Amino acid sequence: MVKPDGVQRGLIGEIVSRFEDRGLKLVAGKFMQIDQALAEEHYGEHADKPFFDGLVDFITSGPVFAMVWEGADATRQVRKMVGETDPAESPAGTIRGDLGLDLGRNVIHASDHEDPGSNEREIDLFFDDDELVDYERVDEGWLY
Ligand code: RTP
Ligand code: MG
Repeated sequence: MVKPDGVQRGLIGEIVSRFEDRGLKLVAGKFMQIDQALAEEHYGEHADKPFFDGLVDFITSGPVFAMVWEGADATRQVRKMVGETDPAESPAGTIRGDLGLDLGRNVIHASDHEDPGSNEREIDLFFDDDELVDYERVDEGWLY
């Protein structure tokens, strides 16, 4: 998900391009405003953290672009492309390392590959089943 700071900065296209260039397949996309309830559920794992209220305020502060990308090992590969939570610690070449500086304005959210099921849970939270588009790439068996 491109977070509100990424949307405000006009980075949706750049971020979509990175995933397309990697060879991942776009399955769903939604430009939307997250409300308080959805924000609290989405970031529920952090409910007891001191930064929770600020995080909920930020993620509801403006529109986001939610996406579902498909491909081999996609959740882990996307996290590698996203980088570390803190952009200052993210290597160059990662989305946060190239495009961010501030921990609280780190441009993008991605499901956690170390939290099994977080990808499916978040897809369910943000998308109805009929918003996931089933289609075939023009492929020889190596495009997803
Ligand atoms: P995200 O869920 O947004 O993809 O980020 P993440 O997995 O890399 O990091 P996570 O631990 O899930 O934290 C969620 C978001 O909370 C903000 N944060 N602030 N002040 C702090 O110490 C602190 N720690 C985390 C970050 O914006 C992070 O993306
Ligand atoms: Mg997280």
